Amino acid sequence: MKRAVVVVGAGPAGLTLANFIQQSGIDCIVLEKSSRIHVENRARAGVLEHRSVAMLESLGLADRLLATADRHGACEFRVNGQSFQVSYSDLYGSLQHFIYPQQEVVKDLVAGFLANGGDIRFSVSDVELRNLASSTPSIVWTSEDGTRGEVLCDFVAGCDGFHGVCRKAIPSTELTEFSHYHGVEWLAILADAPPSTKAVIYALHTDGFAGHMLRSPTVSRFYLQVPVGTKASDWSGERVWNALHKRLSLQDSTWSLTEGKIIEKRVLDMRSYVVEPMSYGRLFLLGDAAHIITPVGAKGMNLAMNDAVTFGRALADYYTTGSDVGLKTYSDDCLRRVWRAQEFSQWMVNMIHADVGSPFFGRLARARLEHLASSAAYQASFAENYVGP
Ligand code: RFL
Repeated sequence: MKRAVVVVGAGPAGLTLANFIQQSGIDCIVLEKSSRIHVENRARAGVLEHRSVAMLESLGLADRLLATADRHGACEFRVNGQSFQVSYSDLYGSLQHFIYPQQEVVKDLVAGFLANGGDIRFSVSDVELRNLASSTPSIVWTSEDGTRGEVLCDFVAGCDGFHGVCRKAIPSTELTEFSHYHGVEWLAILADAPPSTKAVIYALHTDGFAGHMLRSPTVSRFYLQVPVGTKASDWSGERVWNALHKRLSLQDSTWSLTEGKIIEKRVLDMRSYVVEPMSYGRLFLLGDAAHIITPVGAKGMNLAMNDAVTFGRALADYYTTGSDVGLKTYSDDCLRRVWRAQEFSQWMVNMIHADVGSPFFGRLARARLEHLASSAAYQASFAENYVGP
């Protein structure tokens, strides 16, 4: 079998790329380790930037999203019972976030690709990348029924997430890794509970950070800063709700938190990671395979989709004009946005936690929040970074 492009991984990066190049007339095959049911039900992100939505619209894949997603243009900060809002949409070009769960994005992308005759192999294992430095790399894998498959290709798109095999196939001497552990840990909670807010809430409390993010009219995501080394099993449902009530509470307000059944609970690795360059020979890394970021600024899925479009355009250019300029600049083009997002994420991590590093940083966090609450210029800068240029 020979295909122009092999896409390893059917997450937001791989599926966006597969649809993009399919619509540009470039043939590809997608290899995915998990089952279709698993990838279409994996709840993670839920905030899409206007750029990601515009791109899905241009691919004709945004009908369900545009019909059902909530639009958000403001977020709220709570500091020990006091609150202030930043109306980032008013401050930055009326741009808004779209609240649409990642698994719904994945469902739309899978359906779109298959409807146009796309080839996705789910539940594959033992994926191996060979001859990446040559002009004809090959990929081998084991199918669900145990048979071995092999495909020759021009390019490999490594979209298999942080723990995948693609990045590891690159000799370590060819890469520089940048990794930063933020020194805090979050418990990520998904609950069958309608949102108790119309705007994302970031709450700084003496017990630690708490966040209330939106996902759908019936499901909400919450985050709780937990002591480093905590296990998710240490947090019973009762303990989670008690902490959320306490940290999100407001003085002199009738605001209340609606509880619900906890459907997922996990401790997040609050680590940022970037690898440079994002390519080696004919292998190009996309999304979490090349960089991970904390969920603070809701950037991860959007960066993954941006990589896909950047690589998709470079491939389209290569196959229509023969130019490899886009392929050569792919890594630098993506890394500029990745590092911008990492800088913003780090700025936010330091602002919404009282105890990152040392008491000195705790005071800086408080000064930063006070500045954000009171300065229109600082809010405009936040808005630019948050909702994206
Ligand atoms: P994914 O989504 O991890 O997809 C990788 C795919 O590759 C498959 N795979 C393999 N396939 C074949 N062979 C192998 N050897 C393979 N190894 C792995 C996997 O099964 C999977 O299907 O990476 P991608 O496409 O780069 O997308 C990245 C996003 O998923 C990620 O950045 C976001 O989910 C991050 N994130 C958030 N991003 C946002 O923009 N906004 C948010 O609000 C947000 N919240 C979150 C998040 C991530 C979270 N977790 C669990 C990491 C909240 C959470 C809790």
